[in-house]
Amino acid sequence: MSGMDLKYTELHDDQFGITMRVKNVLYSGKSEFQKIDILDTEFFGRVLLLDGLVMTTEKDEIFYHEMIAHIPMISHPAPKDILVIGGGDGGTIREVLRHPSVKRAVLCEIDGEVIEVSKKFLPQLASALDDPRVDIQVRDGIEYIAQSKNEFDIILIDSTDPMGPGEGLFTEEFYKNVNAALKDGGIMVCQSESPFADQKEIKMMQPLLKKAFPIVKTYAGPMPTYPGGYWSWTFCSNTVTPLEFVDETRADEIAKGSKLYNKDLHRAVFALPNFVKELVGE
Ligand code: SPD
Repeated sequence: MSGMDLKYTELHDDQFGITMRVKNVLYSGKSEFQKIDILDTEFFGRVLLLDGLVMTTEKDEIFYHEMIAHIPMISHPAPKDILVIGGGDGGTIREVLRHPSVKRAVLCEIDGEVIEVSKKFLPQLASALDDPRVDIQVRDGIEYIAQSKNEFDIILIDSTDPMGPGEGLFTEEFYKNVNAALKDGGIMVCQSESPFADQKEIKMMQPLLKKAFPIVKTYAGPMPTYPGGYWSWTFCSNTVTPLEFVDETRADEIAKGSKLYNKDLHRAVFALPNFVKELVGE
């Protein structure tokens, strides 16, 4: 943060970054796990930072949350039991709950303070956390998943980057436990970093995911405030190949309340540029 004319800059690997003009710092605190800040910015609205990295902003959160949620939800015929690991800001759960088939949505977030701060300062994202279908578990996702078997139709790993509290969510053992927690026909989607800015991380993740799941397919889209402005998510399953089943009626319903998602985009996000195909070994 700098000067009277307040600006916030996140530098990626100390090389390049994003700068936002800041109107106010609404909250700054340190939880047991990480530093938590909420900025009020001119262009992006309110911004959640964890350990100084942009996690979500009011202006572009939808680019991320619609992509992580609706691609797997529409690829499943009737998703009822959903687990989100991480995602304490509530944006992913909010999108999941737009699907009427959902009976239970568990949010397993290690840091209860992220949930409380988001409820207070980011109601646009966190208000869905009060929905009666939501079961909030403030605990370590690694432990939670290790004791869940054959329980969820969809599991979404809405993690931070592979460092700090999120690091253990990027291991072969964790992914194998996620697989065991899925019901037959289940799907896991994890956020899988920037194909432009995080190539080392993507190369690290792909073989681990492929050891845990027979079907692994990365998709990608714009994400203005994340490094490189371009992000990826990875779809994993034992039996479901993406695009084999796209419920167009449900996709049209979800498209009505979405800024990005529609059935054409659903198909398009799996069309990867050559450099990304190479990165993920396609
Ligand atoms: N570089 C930031 C990656 C953060 C991914 N998770 C964001 C959480 C939003 N719900």
